[in-house]
Amino acid sequence: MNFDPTEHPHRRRNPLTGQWVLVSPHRTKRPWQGQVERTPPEERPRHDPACYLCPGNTRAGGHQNPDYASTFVFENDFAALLPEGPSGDVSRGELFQAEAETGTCRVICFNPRHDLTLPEMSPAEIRTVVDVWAEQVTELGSRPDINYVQLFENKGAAMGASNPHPHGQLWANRTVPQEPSLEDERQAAYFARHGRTLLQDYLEAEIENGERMVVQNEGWAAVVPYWAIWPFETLLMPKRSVPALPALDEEQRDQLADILKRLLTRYDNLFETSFPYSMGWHGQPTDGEPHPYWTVHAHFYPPLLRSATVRKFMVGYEMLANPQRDITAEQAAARLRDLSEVHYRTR
Ligand code: H2U
Ligand code: ZN
Repeated sequence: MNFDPTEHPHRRRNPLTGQWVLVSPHRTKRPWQGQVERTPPEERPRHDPACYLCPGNTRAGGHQNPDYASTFVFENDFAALLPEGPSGDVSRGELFQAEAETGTCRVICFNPRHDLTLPEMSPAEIRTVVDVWAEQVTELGSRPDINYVQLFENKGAAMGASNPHPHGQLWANRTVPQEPSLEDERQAAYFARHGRTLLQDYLEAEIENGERMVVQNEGWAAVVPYWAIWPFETLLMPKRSVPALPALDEEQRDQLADILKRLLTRYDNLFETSFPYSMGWHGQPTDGEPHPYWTVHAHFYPPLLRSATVRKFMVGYEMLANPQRDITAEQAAARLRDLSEVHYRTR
């Protein structure tokens, strides 16, 4: 029988991590009577006196936010990592391995306006976020005790965000965490074999094929990756490969602001809701070594599956065996590609 990826169960492999996803396209007509997520209220004030991220307000521990006008970065008052302390191996035998860890956690407010989200900000405002991301990687990455800076955003209550004010976080530490470390190994091996970066070759193939393309401009492209786990997961890559955000030139930064607005507007338009996700940047480790095999990229992992209220659960087989999806990456990309780039709230 001829293999048809729109009919036959199969598995696909993520070349960045080596992990597999089971794809079950024949299952998309299954009836659903599961949990319905609540849609958070959409109307918010421009300034919320009770918000710990709004300008001028007081945070935990009595710290007062300045009257900031664009972005604002502060040390997380409940940091998961501490800058001082022991480091290195503290194992107690083969079965009790441990390493002491140090680092810094910061919160990054994207905009003073409490009622905005990234896609509702102007390209110029989004550009200020791009610049602050890059500055943070430069500043923290230059420290000898910090070898990886993980930038991320949890958006929406469905992804555990504690506050709707537009913001992200960074956690920066001595060791390279698991996901970027896997990507580091596999990108290095690919570069050694082919003399090109893995994502350079992947993006070229995706541009040529087009099936999984969601949106592109001169400098960037977002695809639903071949190996996507989440229903509407995307991977955002630069067309000219650079290893980390600080290496982006002016043009690439403007183009990044443009594509972020367009991608995230499509996301919001999909179910006419402020689309929840966890996103984050992966770039080269900041250990001072050159990493020519790295291509900086962002992953967007949104949980929604069928509507503003029906999410995918990573349970059962996903927890115990490996991730699985029903709607194919190609079907998801086609849906995102067909959407308008005019935000539904401004129509
Ligand atoms: P999330 O919405 O992604 O949880 O990010 C908010 C962060 O803000 C969270 O990590 C921090 C929390 O620790 N925070 C402060 O640093 N100060 C506060 O007054 C409240 C929350
Ligand atoms: Zn606020």
